[in-house]
Amino acid sequence: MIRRILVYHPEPADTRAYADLIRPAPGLLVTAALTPEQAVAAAPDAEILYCWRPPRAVLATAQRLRWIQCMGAGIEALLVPELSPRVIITRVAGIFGPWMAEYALGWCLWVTQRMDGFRAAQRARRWAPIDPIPLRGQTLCVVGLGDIGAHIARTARALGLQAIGVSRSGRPVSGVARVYRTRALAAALAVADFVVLTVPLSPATRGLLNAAALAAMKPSAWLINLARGPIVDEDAMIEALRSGRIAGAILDVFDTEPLPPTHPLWTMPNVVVTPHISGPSTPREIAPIFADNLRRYLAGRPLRHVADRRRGY
Ligand code: OXD
Repeated sequence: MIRRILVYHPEPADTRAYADLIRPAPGLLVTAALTPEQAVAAAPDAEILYCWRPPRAVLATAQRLRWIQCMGAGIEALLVPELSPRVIITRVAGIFGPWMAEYALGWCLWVTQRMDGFRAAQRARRWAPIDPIPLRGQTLCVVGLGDIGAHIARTARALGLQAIGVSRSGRPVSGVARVYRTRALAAALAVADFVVLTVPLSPATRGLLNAAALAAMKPSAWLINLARGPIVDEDAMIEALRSGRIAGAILDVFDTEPLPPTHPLWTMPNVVVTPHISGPSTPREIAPIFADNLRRYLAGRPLRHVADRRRGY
């Protein structure tokens, strides 16, 4: 029996790279869909979908689909009515923590080392000595203590910050000085100098950082969102940034991606916009995860990193 794997990534070069890294095996047929149309055409025969953000029409027409290996950590794009609940979804875990820790702490240092100001002064040939602010001793609050959040907290601690966190259970996490339950979010936000969002998007987390939560933050605090845009109430955040209710935001994710050219966030002086790159999925890092799960799948063994649809990860 031929078993068909459909590979799809919105970037055709990535689709090729992911497909080329699949080890050929007897009875396995790999189709690399380089356009959404090719993906839709190949979907009805696919048993396995190895993908990032596939068109919904692929999910609607993939009647033989048994397993989706998502190329990233967030699976919310797959949680649509078109996808049968019988299809197993697995996600990527265990590789994004180091990337995202570098991103989060790098931007914390950008704030405290006043990097923007010194580069601007250099461009103006202006000698402008202003002391940096020490990062050590500041409090960083990670909202979402999964493997990415815990990694960020431990890296923060290694730099001398006090790492605290927020999780549903409030269970202690190694390297995190204090873990608050989600219902005590405001208390955690109130003591943080940097707030880093790493929760998955789910009905429970949509709008978690609303106007009231933003109002609980220190006026000197920075928000770093590397989870999903809709976790923050965007209008309330823009208002908090404009009014100086919070000091600034480092944003890697947005309600609409790509961020439209006319969007106000592009030009706000206390906002950094990056194009969803804080935890890059690279074919070489993801290929061994897929290969391991494929071996398990073909042997009828349980897959690793099976997503919990209700929780969104
Ligand atoms: C992911 C992402 O979910 O890149 O992996 O955002």
